[in-house]
Amino acid sequence: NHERIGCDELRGKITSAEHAASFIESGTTVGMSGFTGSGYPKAVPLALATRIKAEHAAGNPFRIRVWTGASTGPELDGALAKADGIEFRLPYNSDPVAREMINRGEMEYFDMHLSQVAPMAWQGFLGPLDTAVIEVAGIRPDGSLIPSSSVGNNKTWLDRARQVILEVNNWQNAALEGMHDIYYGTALPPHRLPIPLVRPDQRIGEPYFRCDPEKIVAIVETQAPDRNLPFAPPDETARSIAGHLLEFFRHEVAKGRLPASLLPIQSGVGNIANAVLGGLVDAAFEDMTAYTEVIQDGMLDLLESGKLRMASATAFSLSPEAAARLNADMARFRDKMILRPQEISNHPELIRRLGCIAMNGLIEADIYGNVNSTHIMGSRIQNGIGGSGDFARNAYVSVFMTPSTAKGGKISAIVPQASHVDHITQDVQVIVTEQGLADLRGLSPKQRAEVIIANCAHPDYRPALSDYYRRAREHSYGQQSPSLPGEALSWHQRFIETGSMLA
Ligand code: 0RQ
Repeated sequence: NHERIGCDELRGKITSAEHAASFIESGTTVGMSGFTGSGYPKAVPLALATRIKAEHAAGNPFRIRVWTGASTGPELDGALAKADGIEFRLPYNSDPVAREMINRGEMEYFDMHLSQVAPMAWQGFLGPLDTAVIEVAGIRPDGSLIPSSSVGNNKTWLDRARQVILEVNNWQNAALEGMHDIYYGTALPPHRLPIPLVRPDQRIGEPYFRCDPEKIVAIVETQAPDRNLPFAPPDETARSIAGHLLEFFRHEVAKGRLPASLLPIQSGVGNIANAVLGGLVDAAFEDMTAYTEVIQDGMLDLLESGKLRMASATAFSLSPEAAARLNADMARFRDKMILRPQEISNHPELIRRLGCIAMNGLIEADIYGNVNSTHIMGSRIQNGIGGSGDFARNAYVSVFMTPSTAKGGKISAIVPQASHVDHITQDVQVIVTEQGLADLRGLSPKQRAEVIIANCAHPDYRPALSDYYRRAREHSYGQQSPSLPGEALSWHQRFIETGSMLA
């Protein structure tokens, strides 16, 4: 009975996913909703993948350019990648099928800073947008749209696209209505104005998307769950990392450099970040807030514990169990959460003004504190930079955390030189591993190297790092950031050749 579609005029556009997908042409650019495993369209991309496979079987080329909010789910990135239907994709991806295609060189990919996607689309830097495919939780009588479990770049895709396809997902909780804050005040230079947000709990926009009904070519109804991956329960390593970081926060509060309720926290993706949030549940900080990108399981626990007063984000990123918990109790959580466009959740101006505490994962850091978040052995993409750069550069304090080794000890997360750099040392103030914490604030490169090797490196790799650093001090071309270029990446080369960085 199309309960969620309140606008009579638009009901005539209800159709099948197959018919909706027929509006998308090969070679065009499609802006999809979706941020982590939430709020992405679940029927049209699958139907499009089927169509692409049929075209390929008939010998016809068919590939599209895909823009999203961040990662999505297997019904979108996975299905389209499997059909070899994506020619180019941006930004953040974590889908394993798409990752393999990218690493085989069969798909072009650019992992932009998440805050920059919408402005650059408006600036015209990314080319025209042909179609928007957006999941919503409902359509109101006046034609405005109730956003789904993620906001991402949807506002921009709806505004910029030539034609719009909507998926109305009846699975999404009806109580999502009213939680969102869609800001329509952004403009292009020279007309840009300050964004009037001074507190994480502030609303500056409206709860709905505007959408020109003339542009809507198809509406598809679905009843399909979001698909987020479960988190690993925190192991000993994750608990140690969380412990060192909480000790650091206590120390900063004691020194008067952080208030007792801390400052708005940002927590990245991944198991370690989630474990740190778990640690905060048992810590003594009260009345905390979060100004972050995603609300993951640990964030929900923190809200439930009462320690976290509210969370502002652009998406949910919950395990199936946590999503069920939230949906069963949405009325209670609803008023404590605001979902915003990613342009706002990750806005450098707002992150700097609010003074966020940024906590992100890393792949490897070098002894000078340059951080690689994205590329394994300098060339294989893991996920992407995501929002880590938006937060790291503009945070009050920027923390990166990681186990000190990867792949069962065969890889050191602390290396002589990072094989790829996402975050330069100026954007990295604290590095934490299970071994300890390196507070790099105010230190020179050589001072940083000594603290990172002593506090963060695994004992299996510490002697080799110290030895490299000592010889670099003796033989380096310069003494600001001593290095031996012929040797600096030899650990990575050894891993590629032997399967281990250990000599
Ligand atoms: O691979 O799954 O094949 O075993 O990387 O590593 O240790 O489980 O850590 O889940 O916290 O992810 C940087 C990837 C860390 C993540 C990264 C391998 C490791 C494993 C995952 P397997 P862990 P986490 C803003 C924040 C960029 C985006 C970001 C990330 C897998 O945090 O993508 O920060 N960050 N966004 O084995 C080889 C190394 C490795 C390594 C880890 N040195 N060499 N493999 N791995 N270190 C929020 C958003 O943008 C949404």
